[in-house]
Amino acid sequence: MTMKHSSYEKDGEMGGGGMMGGCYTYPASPATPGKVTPDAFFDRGVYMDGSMKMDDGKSVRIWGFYDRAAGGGMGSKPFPSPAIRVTEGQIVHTRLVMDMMMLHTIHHHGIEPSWQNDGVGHVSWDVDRQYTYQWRASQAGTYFYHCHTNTVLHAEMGMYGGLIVDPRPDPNDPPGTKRVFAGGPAYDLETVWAADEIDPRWHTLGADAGTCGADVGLNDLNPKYFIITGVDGAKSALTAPGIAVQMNRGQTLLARYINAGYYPQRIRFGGLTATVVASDGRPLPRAFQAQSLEASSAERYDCLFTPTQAGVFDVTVEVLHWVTGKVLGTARTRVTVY
Ligand SMILES: [Cu+2]
Repeated sequence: MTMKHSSYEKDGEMGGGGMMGGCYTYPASPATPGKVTPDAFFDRGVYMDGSMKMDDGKSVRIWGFYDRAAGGGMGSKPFPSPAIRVTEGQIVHTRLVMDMMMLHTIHHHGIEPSWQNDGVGHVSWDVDRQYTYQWRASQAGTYFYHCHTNTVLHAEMGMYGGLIVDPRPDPNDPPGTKRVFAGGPAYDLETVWAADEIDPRWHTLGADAGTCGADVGLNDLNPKYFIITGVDGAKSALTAPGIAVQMNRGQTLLARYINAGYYPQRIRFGGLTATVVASDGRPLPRAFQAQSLEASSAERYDCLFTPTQAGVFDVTVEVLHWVTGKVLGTARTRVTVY
């Protein structure tokens, strides 16, 4: 079956060729319904010619979002895409602008906006020029955003970034106090561990691969690389600034762990004990302690560490086959406590 959905197409906006195409794609660039003045604004473009260099010297092609307001613009090709960080209660606009003919969306995963603003192409539209997503950051926590056009492929290609909602500052706290959620625990340092697996074959495919009936093997993921927050977990993530952590005894680290891949994962904290306080953007009814955690695709856990001993702690993420549970590969980073 092939299907070309056209009810959202507007006269005069189609054509131009280029990246446009695909059978399960739904081009449109409507106005945002009920648009109001936002409290926070993010401006995202798309690049499709990025690359990530692996520890073995090879590179894979990466697609992603870039911040149109930042220096470097499209040439910056950041991976993961730049984080969206807002405060609980804010109304947020995320504008997606394509300078060339492309089809992508932004889905703010875990946020629950109206269907027009959910960025799921097949239930609303794929943005062909420009759309402003309007949403409210209703609950502090760890989320992420990703493209939801030909989703299986576009998310694998790297079209994702962190989405963090901070609680409103508590007027009773000393200035600068950071909390995971309102009334929740405080932390001193923070890192994001977005663990993902990469099958280089997928990274040779075109934007609409598999949408017109051809079998391009998107049911067959054979990962060769295992990465943490855009850095190869074979070696580089052990020392990568912002991923590997250096801290002092008595400090509290918040690690926002995201399973950004498709297979289940097991994260081991290398001898550190995590106090797990929230998951999927919600406080847990009861925090628990763990030396390791398992997470399925898109799950997030907010883990606090307050080490009392100096030492070097290697954090490993094992990527597990979804049927057999076999370890397909491991990514590593490190917490060094002084
Ligand atoms: Cu996309």
